[in-house]
Amino acid sequence: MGYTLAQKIIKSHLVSGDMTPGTEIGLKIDQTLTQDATGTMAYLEFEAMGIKRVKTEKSVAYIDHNTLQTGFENADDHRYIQTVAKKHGIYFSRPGNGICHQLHLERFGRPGATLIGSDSHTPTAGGIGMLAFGAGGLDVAVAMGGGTYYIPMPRMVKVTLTGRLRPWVSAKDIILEVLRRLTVKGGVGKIIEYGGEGILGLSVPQRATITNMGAELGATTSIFPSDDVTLEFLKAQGRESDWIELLPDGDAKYDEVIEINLSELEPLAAKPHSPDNVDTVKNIGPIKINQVCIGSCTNSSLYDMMRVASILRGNKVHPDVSLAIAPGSKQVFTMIAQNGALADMIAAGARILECACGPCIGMGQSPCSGGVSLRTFNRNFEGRSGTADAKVYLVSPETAAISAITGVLTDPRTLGTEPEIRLPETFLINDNMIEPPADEKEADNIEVVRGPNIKPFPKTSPLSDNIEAPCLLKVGDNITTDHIMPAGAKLLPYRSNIPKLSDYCFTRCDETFPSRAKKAGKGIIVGGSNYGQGSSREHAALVPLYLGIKAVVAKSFARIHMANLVNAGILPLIFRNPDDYDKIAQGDELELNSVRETLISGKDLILTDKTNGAKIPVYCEISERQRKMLLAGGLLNYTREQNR
Ligand code: MIC
Ligand code: SF4
Repeated sequence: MGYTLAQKIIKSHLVSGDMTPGTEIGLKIDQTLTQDATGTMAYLEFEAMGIKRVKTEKSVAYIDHNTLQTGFENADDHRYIQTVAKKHGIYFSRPGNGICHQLHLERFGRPGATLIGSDSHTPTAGGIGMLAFGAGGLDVAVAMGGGTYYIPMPRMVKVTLTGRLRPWVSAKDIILEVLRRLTVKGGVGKIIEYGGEGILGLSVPQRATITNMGAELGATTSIFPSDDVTLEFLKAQGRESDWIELLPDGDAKYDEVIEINLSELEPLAAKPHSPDNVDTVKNIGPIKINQVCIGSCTNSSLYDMMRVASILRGNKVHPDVSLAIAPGSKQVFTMIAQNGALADMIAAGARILECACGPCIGMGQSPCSGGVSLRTFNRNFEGRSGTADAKVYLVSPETAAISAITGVLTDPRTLGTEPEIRLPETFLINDNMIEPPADEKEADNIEVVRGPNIKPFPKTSPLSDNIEAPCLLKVGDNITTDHIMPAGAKLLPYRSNIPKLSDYCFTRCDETFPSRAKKAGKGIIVGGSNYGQGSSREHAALVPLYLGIKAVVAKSFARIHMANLVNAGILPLIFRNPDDYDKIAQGDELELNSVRETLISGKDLILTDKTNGAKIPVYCEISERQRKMLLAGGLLNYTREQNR
């Protein structure tokens, strides 16, 4: 039997396991990336491991999230990352160089290799046929040290694209259609492979828009074949030698096949407050808008910017609309500056932002109260924009640009004939914002500079045999890590200061949570299905750990967050009968007995609700390795035990 594309890369990187779906596999990791909001933690963890130099083929530290410097904190973190990278063999991408995923695609990713990154949109690199995963910072630290990366072996889904996109319909509309069909839970435990003749008409940046938002499906990763289109892209980046052809075998077997006829697609939008709440732009109708934001790791390529500029050329941004544009990288920014597209944007009235995540992570440009914002980004979770009652719609760059002119949500097909955008055969290459690491001899003399905002991370202790704690919070389905540990301009500066962050934990769900948690000193969280979807931020586990959370009991978990809970030594427990969720009320006193013994035996644990007497069977869906890790009190303790 033949192999799928992903199975081929997994097979060539397999360190442990036998590729049976659902069982744990260990993978050798070729490359890693970090960004600054998760990077400080990842490098503190790497330092704690005591390894001198990274053992990967390439590791890159990007600065793109925390670029609003309203105090010393972010700049201090940048300096810490810069010095720690230089010392330990890591390439450093300076602030201003661009967004990690866009840059990694342009300058470092290569087909057939494995990549993990401390950011959930790392699968963007699947656009060039790379097997790329989002992971917690600790997992990235371990991989930098040459350690194996473990995941449950995913099932394989094939999305066959037929036909060709009609004018004004774009790659964003393809992934929004996939989200409409599969939902934010539809990709959990799966790798999504794209194929069919429809992919031939999609350039690498268009493919990357699609693999990027595979994260919103909850998918383990998404990937496109490496073909002539990939070769053309790598050639344009002066990296032809990184190309290999990589296709699935003709007789590869998929667990699920989905077909999308591109010729039938029309412009789509994800309505507030979830990326899968998708409808056609036509159906939603001409709602009045206050803001348009174009950019993010989903839609900030040269092609996207050229399309936007061609729509804005000779027009004026509507007086009631604020249009912000952030190109994805210095390469894109320079090229639109040179070819005149930037001048068209400025002339139309756009507010040009530096190439960084910016408004996507609430770093500035929060909409007005109750405002409607159209964004080419990938997440529209409630409050993420920084304005609690804003309504964010996710749309293509084309829909965003035309709507910025009309002042209402507008179908770009009303624009008439589509202009042809020709991309140059070679891109402008200037890597002077990427600093290579010091060589081994020089490294010893480099001092790592730590600012006063960097606080040690919380300590864990081995798992207790009896856990008695109140249900401190009960939440519903699809709770995101943005609910658990919000980001934005006010909080991102404290990503290396867990005690400070703890004052904001879960405040999007319940303002009183931090003070109640601090008073109780311990607690258990009860959640619905897909608990912890969204970002890879391990702070959503480390901060609850700091607040004394011993376990989270949920109907199901998102993959990266569950791995982060285990790494932090917090029990991720799943209801054996999902209806038992209704038996627990917030405030109930809960108890788990003989935890260690039962976990070792693999039997269900019994959660007793002492307030109403209910006995609720719960279990952990973890590997043998993770079981040991939980018993030891998390990954750091486990690694220390192993090295003893
Ligand atoms: C996000 O889009 O939510 C982020 C910010 O990029 C996160 C990482 C983080 O929380 O730092 C992600 O997607 O993993
Ligand atoms: Fe940055 Fe937004 Fe992409 Fe996250 S989703 S990496 S915040 S641009």
